[in-house]
Amino acid sequence: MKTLIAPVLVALTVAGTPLPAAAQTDHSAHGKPPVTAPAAAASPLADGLVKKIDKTNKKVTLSHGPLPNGMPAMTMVFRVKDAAWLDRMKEGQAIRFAAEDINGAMTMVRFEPGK
Ligand SMILES: [Cu+2]
Repeated sequence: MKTLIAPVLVALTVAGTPLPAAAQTDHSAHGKPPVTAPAAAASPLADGLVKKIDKTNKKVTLSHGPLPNGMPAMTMVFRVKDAAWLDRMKEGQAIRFAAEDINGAMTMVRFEPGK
């Protein structure tokens, strides 16, 4: 059976059948689902409570809830990707944030003031 497939394909191609068109349709139908599925899996936001702001070192101490990376709730220091965020938070304020390990340091990469 298998040996028959190649000769048949060659025959179709040579005969000038609309192979390119067929291939294109195949592509677009095939391309749609994967495009939407694994889109930039934006890290979900976690809850945090600002304990201490350290503008000099661009760091903030947060009491945070469980993180998507598996870290349990705790109080710890985060670097901040954008130092301007430190001006938009206050000690004692609830925030929403996402953090990533960047060069071995947990770094806040997204920040939204909580309500
Ligand atoms: Cu932690």
